[in-house]
Amino acid sequence: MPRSELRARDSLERHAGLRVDGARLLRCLDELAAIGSDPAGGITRLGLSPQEHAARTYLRDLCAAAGLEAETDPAGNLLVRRPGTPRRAVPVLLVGSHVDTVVQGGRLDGAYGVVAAIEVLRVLHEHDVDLPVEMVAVAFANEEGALIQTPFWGSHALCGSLEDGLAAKDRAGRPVSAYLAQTGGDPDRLAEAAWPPGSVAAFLELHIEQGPTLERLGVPIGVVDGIVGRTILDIEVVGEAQHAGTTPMRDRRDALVAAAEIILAVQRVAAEQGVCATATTGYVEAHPNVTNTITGHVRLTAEVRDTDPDRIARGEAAVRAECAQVAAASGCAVEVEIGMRSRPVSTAGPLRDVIREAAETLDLPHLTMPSGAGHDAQIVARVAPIGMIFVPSKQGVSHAPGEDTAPGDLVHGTNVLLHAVLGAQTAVGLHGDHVGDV
Ligand code: HGY
Ligand code: MN
Ligand code: MN
Repeated sequence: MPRSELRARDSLERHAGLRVDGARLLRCLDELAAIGSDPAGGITRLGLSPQEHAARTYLRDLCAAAGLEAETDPAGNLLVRRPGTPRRAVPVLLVGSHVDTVVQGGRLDGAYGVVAAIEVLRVLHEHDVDLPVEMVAVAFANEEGALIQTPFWGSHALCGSLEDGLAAKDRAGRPVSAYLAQTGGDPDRLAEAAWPPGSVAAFLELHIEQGPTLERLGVPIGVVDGIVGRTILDIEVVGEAQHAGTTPMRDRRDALVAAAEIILAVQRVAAEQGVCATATTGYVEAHPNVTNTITGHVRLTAEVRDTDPDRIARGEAAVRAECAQVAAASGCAVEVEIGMRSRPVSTAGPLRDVIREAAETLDLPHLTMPSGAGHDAQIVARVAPIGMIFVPSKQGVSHAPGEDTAPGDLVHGTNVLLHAVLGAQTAVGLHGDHVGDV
């Protein structure tokens, strides 16, 4: 057995009794939740906004005080290492998630996985645990794409799959470079955020389930086997703004009525026709949006999801066909562009086994299940094997102020992550060769 494998097994046995500091984890989650809290409810800490930057700054200071080395890369990703982790070295075990939220989102989506990763790194540092495959914690920037319309921005940047990154902008057309410069990133060095191929030995992400299954079955740990893919369609409906009182009904090209037809058709594609798992219209912007003017212009998004790429493609085709029919019937012009495509992915079998063994080490029941939400892990899956751990969400609520998880479940999940990091040491291949700067 290779020496590194012996070191890994020895480390796993010696640290079977290791546990995270649950009170410290929960305290950090509470402090982080205060950053970006929205007076209207929930948390609005949009990707690449000053609020996300404040969250990263809080975490960076927390890590520095704990004796860890934290830095922000040119894409805005926060990377945290134990002192002495070689930068030009063998591949690392990347562990983390994101700290940005949707508008009025919850306190745990993404943030939990980042705070837990930092807690795990602190425990490894405090106990001077020897890891043949060193761990690096990461908070990926702008996973949601709620402000800058490029979901998975940070994970794409780190994996080198960000296409035309500087073309990204907010809905008002303000370019990402303006936001990056203000939030610790560097638009002029964006390409340097990409790690050399082979730099990531494996990626682990701990996340709330954001659905009802684990709570309903009374199981504390989910072992994710697959993550849905998603296609976002940006739809533009152009009619004719006219006076609401003097324009005869038969002479109208009402863009809002046409958009309403599209919204209902999108819902039918999944709910009635079963073409794909889900189809949702989440964003609608009507112009001029006043009571006594017929709407001339509407921008809206439709997103379709499934674990099967063919069903996602069929969902996209069905939405396009519905848009064409509404255009013909309403006399409005309907343009459809693709805002984003993410592929469905499977997690790595050896890492699923590592997570199951970690749960069993801690006497925690576990359930293998898919993820209906998208995650940075599905982007990192392009360059490395991935593993995902879920904890229950209360009433399955997420992307809303009521998002919550029992404190005990949060601590359990973090202990499973700690032991998955230890167990992964024997699951991931040690490449040993130099991979350049990371
Ligand atoms: O939309 C999603 O599935 C994730 O929360 N970004
Ligand atoms: Mn989310
Ligand atoms: Mn998330």
